[in-house]
Amino acid sequence: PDVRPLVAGNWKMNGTRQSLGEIKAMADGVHGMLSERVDALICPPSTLLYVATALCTDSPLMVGAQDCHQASHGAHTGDISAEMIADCFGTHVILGHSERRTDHGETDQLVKAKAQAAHEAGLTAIICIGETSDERDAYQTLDVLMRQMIGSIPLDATADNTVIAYEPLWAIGSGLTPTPTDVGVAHAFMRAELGQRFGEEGRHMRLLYGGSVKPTNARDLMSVENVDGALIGGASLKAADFLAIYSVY
Ligand code: G2H
Repeated sequence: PDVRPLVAGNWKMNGTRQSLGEIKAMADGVHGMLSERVDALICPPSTLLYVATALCTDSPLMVGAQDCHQASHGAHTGDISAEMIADCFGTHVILGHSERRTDHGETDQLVKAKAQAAHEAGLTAIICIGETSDERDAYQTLDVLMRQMIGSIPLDATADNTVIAYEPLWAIGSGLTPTPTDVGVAHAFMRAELGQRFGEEGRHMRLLYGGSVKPTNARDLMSVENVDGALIGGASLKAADFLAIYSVY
């Protein structure tokens, strides 16, 4: 299908006010390349969200958050809502990243509720799924992806409000990546499943690959069929690396 790719950076718990120069350089770089063919997004920690969106007003670079609460407001100390992200001019929110699932015990059911909250606030949810190395060794990858897709993607998902990121847990921050063939198998499976469940909308949902994407391997990974972009952790911290990956398109 004809799907416009998305190159997205996830800063995780990295970045201070001193790092805003990198976001400015990304905004300028993306603006300068002005690609009609690909979208770009950076997700800094929420402390930098509002300033980051202000730095990006003249650039097509979009800004998103890394998590939100499932409620729109209320007594939830330490959390931020999807509405607050939208209020800071954020457009996207990463949900169900494996680090959230592991560090905070997030379940598929919770991720689904968060995605619904994101949609209600007008945000695009980037829902992360992926298998552990044990599951992979037991040939359970596709079963896990199926379970997580059914469990974490809400019924109101459309090609506009939902992006799926395939991030094999063993590839995250490890420098290891699946072979292009393995990525192709997982993404073809996801595409078919989403088409089955959401029809045309599902066939046009963006499917990102994430896990140790770098300038040196981006071209190979991004050219795999049904891979519609990347979710980049470590290599998104520096504007030069991020832009190098962006310029693959
Ligand atoms: C996976 C990825 C971005 P990294 O978590 O979400 O991180 O590129 O550092 O493996």
